[in-house]
Amino acid sequence: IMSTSGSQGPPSLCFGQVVIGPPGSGKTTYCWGMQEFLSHLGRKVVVVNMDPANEGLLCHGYFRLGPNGGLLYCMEYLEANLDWLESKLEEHSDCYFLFDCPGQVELYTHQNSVKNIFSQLAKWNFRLTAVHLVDSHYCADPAKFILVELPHVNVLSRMDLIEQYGKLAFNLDFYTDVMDLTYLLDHLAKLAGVIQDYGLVSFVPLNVESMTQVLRTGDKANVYCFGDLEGRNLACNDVSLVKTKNHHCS
Ligand SMILES: Nc1nc2c(ncn2[C@@H]2O[C@H](COP(=O)(O)OP(=O)(O)OP(=O)(O)O)[C@@H](O)[C@H]2O)c(=O)[nH]1
Ligand SMILES: [Mg+2]
Repeated sequence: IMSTSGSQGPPSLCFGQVVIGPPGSGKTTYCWGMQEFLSHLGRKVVVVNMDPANEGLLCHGYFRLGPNGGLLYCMEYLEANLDWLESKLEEHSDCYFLFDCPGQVELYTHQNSVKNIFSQLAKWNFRLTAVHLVDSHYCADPAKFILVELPHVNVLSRMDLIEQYGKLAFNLDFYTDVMDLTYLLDHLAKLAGVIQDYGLVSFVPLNVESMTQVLRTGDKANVYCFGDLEGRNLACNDVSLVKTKNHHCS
């Protein structure tokens, strides 16, 4: 059904979420919590484990790779076997998909396999929203983004390779001297518009009571349309949460 090349009639849309975020930010917990929540609403759900570490499947011992190398290898292997992935996903084509992804940042910055896998899913008519979890502790203490509380110097390393991937778009001092930001002033309004339109800096707080809001935001982003029954269940859910809150207050 999902394959554009399939012979089973016109391809239908599949909806879901790609759950990403740093290691330990709560992705797996979120997936199982969201699955339970959606099941109560009447939405059929499947959690797809994209993280080999979850099942102790990492092959680094066998191939003498480090844990991160093992993870990169697994993603490349999956990318090379997309037919297998397609057949597995097809078995659940009537479900809403929650992809529980690995947290290692290298997979998103240094390697294209994860990006390519999800691009292929889009071609198979998946309409997915990325749900990016960030530990709330970070927003109260920005210093937590930096692992050591010491004076800080940013260094561009491996400079001899800088033009290996093509000529730079600007001179090097464009990247090294970012102190004079006044030239950005003219563009700030436009920049603010882009950030606002794409929701890049807003966060939905996650707790048991906000699951509806997280879901609505995700559904809005990938234009998921729920049926009448689910809409009524969501409304009931809102009412029961209000009741629970009032109950706690009294
Ligand atoms: N207090 C609290 N703990 C949470 C919450 N969500 C997850 N945890 C805990 O945080 C730890 C990490 O959660 P996981 O769901 O395994 O995080 P993850 O992002 O899947 O981790 P990796 O797969 O290793 O990247 C576990 O001990 C969870 O029980 C939460 O909302 N509140
Ligand atoms: Mg996990």
